[in-house]
Amino acid sequence: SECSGTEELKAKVVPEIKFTKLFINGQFVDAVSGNTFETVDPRTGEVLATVAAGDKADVDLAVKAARHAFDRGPWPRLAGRERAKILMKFADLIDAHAEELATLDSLDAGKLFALGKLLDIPDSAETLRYFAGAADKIHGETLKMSGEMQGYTLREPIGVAGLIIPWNFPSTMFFVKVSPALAAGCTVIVKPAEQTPLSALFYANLAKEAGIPDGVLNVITGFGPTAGAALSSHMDVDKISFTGSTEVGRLVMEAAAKSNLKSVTLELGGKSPLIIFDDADVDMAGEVCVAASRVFVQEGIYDEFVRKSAEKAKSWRVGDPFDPSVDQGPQVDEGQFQKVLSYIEHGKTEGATLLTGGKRCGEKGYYIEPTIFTDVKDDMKIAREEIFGPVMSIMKFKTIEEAIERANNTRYGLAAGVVTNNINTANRMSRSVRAGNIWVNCYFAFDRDCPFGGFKMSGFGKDNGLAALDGFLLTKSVVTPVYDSPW
Ligand code: TXE
Repeated sequence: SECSGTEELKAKVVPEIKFTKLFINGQFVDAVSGNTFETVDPRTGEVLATVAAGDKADVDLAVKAARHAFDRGPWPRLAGRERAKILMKFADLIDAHAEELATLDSLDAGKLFALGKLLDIPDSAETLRYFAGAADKIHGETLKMSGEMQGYTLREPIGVAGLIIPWNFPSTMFFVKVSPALAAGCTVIVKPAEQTPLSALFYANLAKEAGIPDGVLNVITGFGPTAGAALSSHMDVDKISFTGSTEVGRLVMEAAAKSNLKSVTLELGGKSPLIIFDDADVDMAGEVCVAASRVFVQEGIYDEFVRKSAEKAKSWRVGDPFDPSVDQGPQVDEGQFQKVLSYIEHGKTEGATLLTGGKRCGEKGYYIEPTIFTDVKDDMKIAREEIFGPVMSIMKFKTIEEAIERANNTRYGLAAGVVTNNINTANRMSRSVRAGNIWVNCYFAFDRDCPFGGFKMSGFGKDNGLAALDGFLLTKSVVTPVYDSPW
């Protein structure tokens, strides 16, 4: 692979970072403790901004504001179409600031700028519009019931929702959670990842400008064990929607159980298989394999696939995320960088064959070469644990039965991909693999109207689609007698 961007920064001048404080009840405020933390530019490892570090005291204030906005404020009481109008305005403001927002995510997370501007940011606005469109279509059922009773169901917002999000898609994740919650009429406290707090604060400001009432959307930047834990154990929070590691998901559920039994949605880690059959178009398979971590290739095309993957990795450009010719930016921070490198070392010592990559790229910043291992065995660490970096393991298989069994031989069940030109193979695999999302002849394909969420230890509940809206609603049954009924 080619390693470029570490020498000279391709970024335009780092823009002024306007929002670095907590957003509570419509105001930007310092943390009660006065504490702050630094977020770094992963291209250089240098400090990008100093941001307020919220903890329990700040979460208490934010929950109080959100509680008041829910119990007494207009937001849950507005007609759905009135909420929708405000959310649509919010979406337009996102589009109007796409350049600045994409810049923030590239600086903070190392994400490719061109992709962010073209995809992540406009997609965030579209997600908001999708759920805004659903805000006036929330309704229950009428129940005939038996005897002399009748009933109906009401769909009511669940209340105050805590939304805890990771760093991998700072903007997309923010709106995947915030949009259905606000459309449903909930009030929210967002806890962005400590690695990527900047765009969330920018969105808070846009929400205010769009006319979202004070207290409806609050943002607490800070760390997981302090701010995140305070949210998930809070007695006045009604729901947590969490995306992150399986390990922390377990802590969130435990905190919910030990406090007020708040409802929980968990979107956790994965070790998603991509299964490529002999009859597949090998070039197409090469295109989709980039994001997969366990790639199973049928023996007939194994050698050709390995050769083409190596070629592709060689032409892959790693460098500054602001350079439009770059395919892959840096890892988000030092911790993630070290974690990925240590998995690569495990792969080497456990006896997998290193086909390409295998080390850091350049001297500065958190860049890692795209790394491919072949001859990977199912019980190796790199085949079992989520790496979350540019590391791919290629394994060989013979029969479809074997592919199903090995694909399912994981505690995770987030997603899976199948590449084949045989419709029967595609159908059988789609039904046999225990994962929440199956991609046939594609990979990593998302859309806001396509429910996303894992099985097994990848969590439960859905992001995206109307299923996500359900996660922020409660069903209430209302029953009343009917006198003098002829029935
Ligand atoms: O996740 P964490 P990290 C996986 C991936 C990655 C690993 C670790 O394997 O390498 O998780 O990433 C907050 N109570 N995924 O460390 O720690 C934290 O501040 C409440 C998969 O970033 O789970 C952040 O806002 N909250 C995933 C959020 O949880 C806590 C995407 C996620 O952090 C907390 C990201 C606590 N005790 C990582 N501790 C996916 N499925 O997409 C931390 N947090």
